[in-house]
Parts: sequence; structure tokens; C-alpha cells
Amino acid sequence: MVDDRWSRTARFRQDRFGMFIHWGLYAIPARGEWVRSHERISNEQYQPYFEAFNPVRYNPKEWAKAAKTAGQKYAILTTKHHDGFCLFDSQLTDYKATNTPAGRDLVREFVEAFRAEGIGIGFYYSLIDWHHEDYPAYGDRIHPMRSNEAYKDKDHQFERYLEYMHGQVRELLTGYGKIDIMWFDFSYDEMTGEKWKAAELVQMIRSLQPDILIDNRLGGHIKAAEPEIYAGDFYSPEQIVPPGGVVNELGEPLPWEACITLNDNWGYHAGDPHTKSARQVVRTLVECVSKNGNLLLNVGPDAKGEIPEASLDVLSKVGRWMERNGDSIYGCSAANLPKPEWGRYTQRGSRLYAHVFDRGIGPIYFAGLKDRIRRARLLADGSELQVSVPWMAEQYSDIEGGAFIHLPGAESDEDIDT
Ligand code: JFZ
Repeated sequence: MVDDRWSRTARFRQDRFGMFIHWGLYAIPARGEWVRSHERISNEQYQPYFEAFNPVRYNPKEWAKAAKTAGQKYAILTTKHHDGFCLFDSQLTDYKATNTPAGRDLVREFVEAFRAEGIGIGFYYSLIDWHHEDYPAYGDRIHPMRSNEAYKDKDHQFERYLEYMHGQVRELLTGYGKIDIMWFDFSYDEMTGEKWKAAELVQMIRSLQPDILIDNRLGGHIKAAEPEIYAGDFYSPEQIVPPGGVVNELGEPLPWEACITLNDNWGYHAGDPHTKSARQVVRTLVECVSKNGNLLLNVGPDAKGEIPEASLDVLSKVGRWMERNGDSIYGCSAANLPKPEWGRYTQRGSRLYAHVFDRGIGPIYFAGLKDRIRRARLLADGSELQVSVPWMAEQYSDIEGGAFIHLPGAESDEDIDT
């Protein structure tokens, strides 16, 4: 089982960098994708957004170009978020883009545009559904993670929701060609694992799309020595990079992907000024790879269908860095070395990449690598760098066995525009 997962994720573990896209009706109120729950908005009060949804500037070819330019190798779109609204033309509901002024299957256009750029396709699908009448949180406007009486009373109809949910997953995995990732979100309390009929669901998914990857949010114990069949192919830490990477109970590395917002929200938020810088994104990507993980970086397009300018700007700057330095990211993993004082290592085969985040004016010290460095080069321009063992090294017990590499001028990631 574990071996299956390892080989299934081979491509995923090479790609390292993906685009997460949170988009739906909530782009109109523009206060994030949880707005319905946070502000206790009823179905009726939310309905005007359905009637108004008209993303006249939706052009997923532009999105795909932005992802491609940034060096992102796969993209995951919210086909349905917790509000239950479907961007695809589901036959199982009327609550879909086709019935809004948008008037068409927005998922299909996404798939076609990203596939044309050679970018892998992932579907985010919310297990939670605030709109479906058979979902326990229906109508009471209560945050579904809080216990409440209505929840208990409605539980007996949950079977119908499961049929709906399984049916929609079948639609998504039969109607759009080969799909690379199925990203479920999310389990909580007793709403986990078999409550979703997860084993049956995963069997169906694998019979439809044998090579697909599934995240770990259906429940189960991905870190167990013998994980459930639905426990997932990769771990999905959210808004953090796990400090020591992720290993299972046997100490074996698990595939993982940190999903992180570019500002402080997933869905479009008009009042969010906190867009992170290109340098922060690059450093975070490097950190993920240095710990055997991927970075799934989120964008939240607006109600017209455009990725915010500030996000596009960061993506293109990250792309400029990736163009020159992508070799230190794609196909790379953790180096079996302690974290250096000045930054991080990534590694591919016998090639070690030194990401210098922090330096003074002197050369960079490589502890323990005196006899292992054959030559050094600057990745960005290919120029050779001088390697030297310190003079009278034996006098400094703490630098024995190490070597210095001399960098020209102020070369470091400080040259990334922010
Ligand atoms: C979920 C969603 O609620 C959110 O809107 C967004 O889509 C995000 C990517 O995923 O949020 C979660 C899910 C799980 C945890 C935290 C937030 N968790 O397990 O800590």
C-alpha cells in the first residue's frame, strides 16, 4: 500500500509547485469563502449572488498562463466549496454555474485551458455542503462544526447526501478526461472516514481514474503503518510548513503538500491588503522542498473572473526566479544534512543546491562537506565558484571537515524583487 502511494506520487513529488484556486459565488460579497457561515447568511439571503454571478472576464487561459509563468506544474480548482455552489454542469443539482448568468460549465473551460499548457489538473470538492437539504447543517445557519439539535434531527437523510456527493464525484471523474488530483475538504468530529462511505468512494475513484492522487481529508490515518484505503496519498498541512517534514509511524517519509494563501484569505477578499512577497513565496517553496514537500499556493479570483493584480505580480516575479533556479526545485528533495546557518539545502541525485537566504560579506560555510564538494557553480548564471578549505582549519575545531564557497558580490535571493 505504502509503495503504491510512493510510486503513484512520483510525478507529484517532482512537480513541487502548484496553484490552488478558490473561486465561487463568495467572490461577490468579497469577504472570503466562509462568509455564509461567519455571517450566518441564509440560503435565501445568499441567493442574489447566484442570480448575479456573471464572470464576464473569466478567461482560464489567462489563469493557466499565470500558473505556467510562475513555474507551477499543476492546478486545483474549487469545483464546489462549502456553500455547495457547483462551477460544473452537474446533472444532480440546479445549484450550478450553468443556471447563473455565467451560463456555462466553468470547470470544463478550466480543464481545457490548463491542460493545453501542460499543467496537471486537480479538483477540490467540498464534503461539507451548506446548501444541500440533506446535509446536516442545512438551513440552520449554524457553523457545521458546532453541535446543534437540527443536525441530529436531519441526520437520517444523510444517505441521500452521500448518494449526491458520490454521484458528483463520479461526474467530475468521468466528464473531463484524465484528472490528476482529487482534493476533498474536509472531515471533522464524527464526520469522517466511513461516515462519507469513504472506502466505497475511493474504490469508485480508483476504478474511474487509476492514477489519480487523493488528499488525506476524507479521514483515516495517513501516518499509520497500515493506513485505511481512504487515508490519502499525501498529507495536506494548511497555512504551515511542517517543521520537520512529514513521516509516518514507521519513520518513512510521506508525500505532502502545504497549501498556503497568497494573502490572508482563500476566496477573494476585497479588503485584504496582506499579499505576501515574491521573496517570501520563493523561500517557502524552498523550505517545502528542503523537507520533501510541495507548495500549493492559492489565488482567489474576483467576481468578474480575474486573478487580482497583486497576485499576478507575485506569480510573475516568482516565475522569473524559477526560470533561472527551477533546477533546484523540480525533482529535488531534502538533503541528508543539518540545516545550514545561512539558508537551506535541496538536493537532486549527487547535486546539492545551497539556497543562501542570509549572508554577511564573507564566503559561505559548508559544514562537513570538505571531501564531498567536487565543484561549485552559481545556478542563476552557471559561473564557477571558488571552493576553499579554511587556512589552518585544524585550529578551529568547529570548522574541521568543512569548506567555504566564495560568492561574488552580494549574490543571494535579495535580488528577487519584492
Ligand atoms: C478548509 C476550508 O474550510 C477553507 O475554506 C479552505 O478551502 C481550506 C483550503 O480548507 O479549511 C480547513 C480545513 C482543515 C483544517 C483547517 C482549515 N484543519 O484540519 O485544520
